[in-house]
Amino acid sequence: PGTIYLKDYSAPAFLINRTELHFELGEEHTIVHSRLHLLRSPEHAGEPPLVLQGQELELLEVAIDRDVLVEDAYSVDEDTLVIDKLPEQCVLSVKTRIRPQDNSSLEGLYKSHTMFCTQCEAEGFRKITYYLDRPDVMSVFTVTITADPVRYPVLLSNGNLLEDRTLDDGRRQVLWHDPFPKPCYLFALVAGDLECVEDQFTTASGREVCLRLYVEAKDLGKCEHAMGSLQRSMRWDEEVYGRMYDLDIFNIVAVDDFNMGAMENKSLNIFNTSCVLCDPNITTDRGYQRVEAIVAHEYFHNWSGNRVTCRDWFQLSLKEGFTVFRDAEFSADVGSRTVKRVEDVTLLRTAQFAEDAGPMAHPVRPEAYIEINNFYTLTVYEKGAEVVRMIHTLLGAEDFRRGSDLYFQRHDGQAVTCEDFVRAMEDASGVDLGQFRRWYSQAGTPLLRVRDSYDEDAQTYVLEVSQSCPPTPGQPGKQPFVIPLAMGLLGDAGNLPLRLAGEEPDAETADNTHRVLVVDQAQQRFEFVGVGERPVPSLLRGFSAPVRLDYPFSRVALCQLMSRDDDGFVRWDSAQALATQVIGDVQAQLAAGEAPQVDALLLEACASLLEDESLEHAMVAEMLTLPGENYLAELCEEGVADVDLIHAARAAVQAALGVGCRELLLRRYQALSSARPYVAEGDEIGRRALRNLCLDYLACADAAHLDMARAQYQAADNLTERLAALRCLACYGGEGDWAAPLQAFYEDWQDETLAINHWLTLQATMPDAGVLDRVRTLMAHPAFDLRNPNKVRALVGAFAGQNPVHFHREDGAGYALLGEVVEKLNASNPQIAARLLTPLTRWRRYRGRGEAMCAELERLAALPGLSPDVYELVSKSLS
Ligand code: HT7
Ligand code: ZN
Repeated sequence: PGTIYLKDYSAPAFLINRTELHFELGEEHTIVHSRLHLLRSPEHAGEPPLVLQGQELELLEVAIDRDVLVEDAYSVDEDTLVIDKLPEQCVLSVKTRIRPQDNSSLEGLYKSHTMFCTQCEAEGFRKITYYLDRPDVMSVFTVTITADPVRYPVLLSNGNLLEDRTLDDGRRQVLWHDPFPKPCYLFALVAGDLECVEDQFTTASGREVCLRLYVEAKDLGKCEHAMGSLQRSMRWDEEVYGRMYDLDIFNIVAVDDFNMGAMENKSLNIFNTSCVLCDPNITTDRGYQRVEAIVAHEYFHNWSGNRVTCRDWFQLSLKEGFTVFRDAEFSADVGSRTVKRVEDVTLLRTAQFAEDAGPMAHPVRPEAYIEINNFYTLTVYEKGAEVVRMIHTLLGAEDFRRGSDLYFQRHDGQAVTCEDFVRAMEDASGVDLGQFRRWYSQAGTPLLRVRDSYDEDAQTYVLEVSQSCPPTPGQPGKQPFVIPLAMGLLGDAGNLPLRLAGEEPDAETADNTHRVLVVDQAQQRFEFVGVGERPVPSLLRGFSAPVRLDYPFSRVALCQLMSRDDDGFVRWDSAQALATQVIGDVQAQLAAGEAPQVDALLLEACASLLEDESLEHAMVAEMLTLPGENYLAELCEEGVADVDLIHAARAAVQAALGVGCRELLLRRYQALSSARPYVAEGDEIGRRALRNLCLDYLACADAAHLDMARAQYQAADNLTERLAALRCLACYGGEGDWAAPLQAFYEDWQDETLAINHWLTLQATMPDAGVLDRVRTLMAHPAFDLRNPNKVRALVGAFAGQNPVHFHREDGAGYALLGEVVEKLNASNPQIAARLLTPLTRWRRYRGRGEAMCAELERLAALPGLSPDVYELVSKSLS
């Protein structure tokens, strides 16, 4: 497979002003008639041929302005239809046959159970008909669908329904028209036997929008949360960004078989059922929050993605980074800002930093790819959102809003670039983002090294800051980034006023204890004056930049920040840093064959957190959660991470805290019990999180507490408490403790696929030695289906990604299992195959495992018929 380069971008030779599509949906096959109103682009001199993309299509007929073409007037191969000598303007009609029933890739038009649905981003439209399948070709779509009215009573596409009639042969025909020009990746079609929940939203301008959520009849009771989330996001986008909805209909359809979370097709969002349906018995508290965030994310795309779209797929972060930033701010506004930030930073530091340090590292705006599906990454999404957040920090909220207004107004209806976004921000604010642009072009996670000194006589405090960034594939050296370093200084009695040398004292404002230093050189010095005592620096507040911070915090300083800093993120981060240091001690002790000794400072810090009733429950739970095994591995140098040692040390620290804080944990657990029926709202979510955490510590410390887990399981009226109890039994008990409850859970919830997926994940992430065999057995269980990405992720993805000790078994059996599944999926669903493979690409990180991991990669590399998706990951990992 070939590589596509950003530097080779050229504007399309043809425009498609209008696209008329007609679908005849059938049980054996579907016929697609397209009529493309083509216009040669004025920028293209000469008479370039028209090259349309198409894959897995059976071409039946081609006509220009109603003249059917003879076969030698065009050429077709596996990927294209090429037509020479087209007039400057014409209507090209193409008739193709496709087989959605056999389409297991879940791209293009496919069947999920009995329902037809589409997924066109990034390049799925070419599996529907021949087209200029690129985001900078924007067209007005008119779609007719004919289908059996009994099997498919619901027939949907983008925009407005203009006609609905019964044909002479009894089939039903509908006509949809979307007035907004759009690239084909935003096209959608759904046909099925679905029911809907309906509500409405009145925009600030008075437009009455009909909101419909289509699901299978059995799921009608699971739509309320998503509908509420949609209404909240619509209001939020009006209030915070001044963005209004622009059509009279907004539809969401829930689909079981779906490669990712959801898709923002214009006015017809399609959602993975796992990202839209909610019920206390099938959805965890986290799940409720995730649904709200994803509904918001897809809705926000209506402006950041649809009205203003991407010129080419290298610009993907233009819509994804910006929209993730928008959804994160929405979640922060409707929930707890600090907790949301902590969750996002945990993901970024665990998984995105790993991506940045691995063989697939790429800039937020990549410069080359083999398969674009491999670039829907944490770097493009999460780091991309951090880049937008830094612009927000540098400009301030008001100028950022001016910038976004200018961006939407300037580029409405266009397909643009990351550069256009940055320029709008600059033009609206007057801030020069010249050097800042390096965040878009340079890959890798910068390291920010901070050292300090205090001069008591001069009352000055100096921060010496230096930055560097490790080499990444194709980028051996890096130029300095612009790093906003939000900070404060903690003194004995609280935050100290901040004044840099050279600043007038009267420049101080009432809120002068927090500021953002702009670090834009390899080395920089910041001297604060009038500092009356040696402070503890509070650095990278709110995680103001996606960097690794290196400052030699003492444990006492970490405890001070943890308990007293103004910034919630820094308090949490200090708790993490302290726990990381203590787990590091225990690793060293275990490696030396010594008994683990857990630093009393950590015990005291945890005890005070448990005693502090003034803190938000969710925040206490986050602060008491020890850093995860994958994060701890990520902190190690290449070739050093020892999964067994990390696991043992973390478990020993957790057990010691459970023993040391036993009374407090028991007291808090009891106090947090509630007789109220389940509600998935902020305080209650926090209460359950903290209560479950207490149970986990107690059960880890002493199996006698498993009785509490059993009692919680019996009493629970929701999945969150049930799963937490089951997890304790599964992790800290023996087979006698978990076998029967796991079986009982299956029997109770076997008809609820989404609940059963949690059951699969739990069993794939257990610590017992039998887990790999269990995963194999479960792959043959009726609850598993290799064609369903949710199930693959829940079982095999969870095993490889969340069970490091057993995935990295010394005998290589974990790698072999993953390799087998990847091999099977390579043929049926390459997109999922490549995603699943990711843990193997990290082979350089692990001590003593690199060879076996590479051997599995090499076995895959040698397979005949490797998809571009898997080929790209395997070949880049091995090079
Ligand atoms: N824009 C979408 C990205 C996407 C996708 C979604 C579902 C299935 C396959 C997909 N390929 C790409 C989702 C989003 O970021 O909103
Ligand atoms: Zn998105």
